[in-house]
Amino acid sequence: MKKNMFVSAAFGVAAALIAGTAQAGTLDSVKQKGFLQCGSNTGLAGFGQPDAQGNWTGLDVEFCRAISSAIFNDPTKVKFTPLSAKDRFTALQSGEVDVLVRNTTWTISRDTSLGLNFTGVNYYDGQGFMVRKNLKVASALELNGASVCVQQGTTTELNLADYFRANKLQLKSVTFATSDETLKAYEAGRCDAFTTDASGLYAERLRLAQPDEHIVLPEIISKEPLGPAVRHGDDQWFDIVKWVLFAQLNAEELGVDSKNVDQMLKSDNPDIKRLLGTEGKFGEGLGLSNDWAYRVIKLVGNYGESFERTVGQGSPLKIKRGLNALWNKGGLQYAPPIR
Ligand SMILES: N[C@@H](CCC(=O)N[C@@H](CS)C(=O)NCC(=O)O)C(=O)O
Repeated sequence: MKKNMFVSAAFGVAAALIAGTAQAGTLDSVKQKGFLQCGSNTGLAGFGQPDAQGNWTGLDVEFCRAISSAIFNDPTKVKFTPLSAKDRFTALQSGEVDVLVRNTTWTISRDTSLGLNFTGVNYYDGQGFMVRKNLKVASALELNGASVCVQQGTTTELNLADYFRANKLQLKSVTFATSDETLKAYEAGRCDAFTTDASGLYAERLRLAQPDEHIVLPEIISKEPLGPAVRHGDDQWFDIVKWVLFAQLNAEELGVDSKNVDQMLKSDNPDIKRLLGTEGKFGEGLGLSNDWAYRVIKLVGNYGESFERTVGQGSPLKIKRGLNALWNKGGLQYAPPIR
């Protein structure tokens, strides 16, 4: 009996190692290092992009700063690892990064065979197409026989093939490893159309020499729930990353933001008290201090603040909240309660 237990325990460890899941203790290792290693985009306006001085901005970047704030009471304890679409999952699996926050679509194969846990959806997106205005095309259904520039290692590439097949359209897909190559090829006229997540279309269009000469077609051909991901095998870390996002969403719902959060510490509203840690010990359950969410809101902001600043009205992208509005404002963003 004892021997069997040993054998099965040993087998479990071996299986976990093979699956790359023996990775408990991410919080401890992050604390020991003194910073969070965040897997980010190589450069996508609004989501994750470094400027010439190496200062990173974007919705995904701010989310890494929010995790850093919850742990260190400091939004700057983050190092970014720029990752291409193809390399991002190995970087997370191998432990090169602690979390992947890089416009990554939550799918079943990534959640299961790739050994990841998605911690929520920080941006509800869908795939679209951009074409030159002078192509005189008003719908994706008119793209029969078109060449389409698309990036490898993405859901985009797969959806494109499905959409053309389903609609009995001839497709010439032209694939590239990086977003730069994909966009440049489109701009140089190697393809009739460019396809990616709609958010990426807004961002990439601004990089074209003449953005006004291009239009985004009305069809959204897929669901792209984009969210942060962690490795299988570390429930505490999974919980932390999940609840940082939920805290930002709950803060917005409760009207708590970076400007009024100190005032809100005096609030009598029990939901606000639990959020800010003036009542209860919810931070302890995460292995953090009880003011973990206060730190996130004070140092980064609630979800709406982050959205408007990076991709919304305060940004060059000017994306509307749409599906990313809170559930009680006509959108899909909804967080479980802190209690
Ligand atoms: N959401 C899709 C697409 C994500 C994606 O990688 N999009 C491209 C085009 S916007 C990108 O961000 N490329 C940047 C890069 O590879 O450096 C996925 O998870 O597969």
